[in-house]
Amino acid sequence: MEQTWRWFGPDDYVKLAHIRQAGASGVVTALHHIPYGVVWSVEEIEKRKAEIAADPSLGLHWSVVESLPVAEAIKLGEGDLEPLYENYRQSIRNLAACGIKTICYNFMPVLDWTRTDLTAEMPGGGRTLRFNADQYAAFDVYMLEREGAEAEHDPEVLARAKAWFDKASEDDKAHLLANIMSGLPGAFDRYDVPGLRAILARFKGIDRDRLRENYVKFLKAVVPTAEDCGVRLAVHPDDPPRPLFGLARIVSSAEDLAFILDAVPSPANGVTLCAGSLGAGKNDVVAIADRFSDRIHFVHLRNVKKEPDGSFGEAEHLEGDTDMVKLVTVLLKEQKRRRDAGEAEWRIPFRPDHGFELLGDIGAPAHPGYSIVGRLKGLAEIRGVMTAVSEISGLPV
Ligand code: DNO
Repeated sequence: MEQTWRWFGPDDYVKLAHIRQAGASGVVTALHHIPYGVVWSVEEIEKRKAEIAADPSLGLHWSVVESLPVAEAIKLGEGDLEPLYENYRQSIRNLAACGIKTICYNFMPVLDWTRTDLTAEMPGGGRTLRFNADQYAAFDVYMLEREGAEAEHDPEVLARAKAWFDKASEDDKAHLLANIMSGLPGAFDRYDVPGLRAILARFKGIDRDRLRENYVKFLKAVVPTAEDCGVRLAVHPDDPPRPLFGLARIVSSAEDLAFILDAVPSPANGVTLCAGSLGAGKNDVVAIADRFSDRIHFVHLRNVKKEPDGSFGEAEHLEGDTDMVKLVTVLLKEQKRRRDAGEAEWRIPFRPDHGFELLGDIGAPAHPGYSIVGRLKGLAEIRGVMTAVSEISGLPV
């Protein structure tokens, strides 16, 4: 598998040299400064490519786009969407013209990945990301005051949420809001509570079926272009894979993935297998990887430990609820299948997804989850698994 690393661009605290030191060769990045819905021009794409390749001794290249964002209007199915579809298609064509052929995106309305705690302490002082069911409920019911929210939370969770809220200072509440909003790195739309209420109101009628309809329309509008240009689109699963704040989420389970992949049955319509996102729900991640293996174009490897009340914490890459050795084995088998079938680009790009804050990471201004040492540790561990599985089984790395 190709070892890649997410980089948020020249302003990222993590530098390209660090990626080389971690041992990755592929860069995963996006043009975060371009507003959602606007075309990524060839000039802007080439500029980023040149930044990545500026120091040839690093041996880096732009491997995967993460993400080419889908405008909210498309998810809402609002107005004349043809210009937005065309802009997306043009960005696909421009990326392909620049030789970038794997594009990750998501179809989560309003919020991308969501956590309540970005600095949960681990023994020894490392820090990780957590989703606490009670703080999520406190935000939903007592801060957002979302109509009908109470009924959607377990009574015990709700009681703890109330206790948290009653004790919380204004700072605690502001901190929780900031944590919940942190899943939108470089995004243009950050919401405060009134802003979030307003956008949630716009999504009111968009239930699961409507969102699926809007998604299929989008796929039908863009997948043929991707296919023509040799581009692989790879939808990222919902994180966590459950509805949030009354918003439907439709990329959460094996059933959802089957629906999406069958709706437009083209190899260009594929998946980012995010082990941590799928693993935070009632999913068997290894079985999902096996079932949809030929449509997996990009992989995020990380692990979570789930708790009975719906909370979860991000775990060491090889610990947590998903068996990483089994998962890597499934992926290496798929690579072999591709190689044997004569596919030129048979190596699947993967990146260590998130990492703890460890050692010099602590307090450094990296994007939440995108530390240096923590990710380096995750990548090194996964590289070890890959190498060992390959040695033992004869599958190509
Ligand atoms: C979180 C990431 C996601 C991902 C997008 C892809 O760390 O995995 O934010 O980049 O959902 O569109």
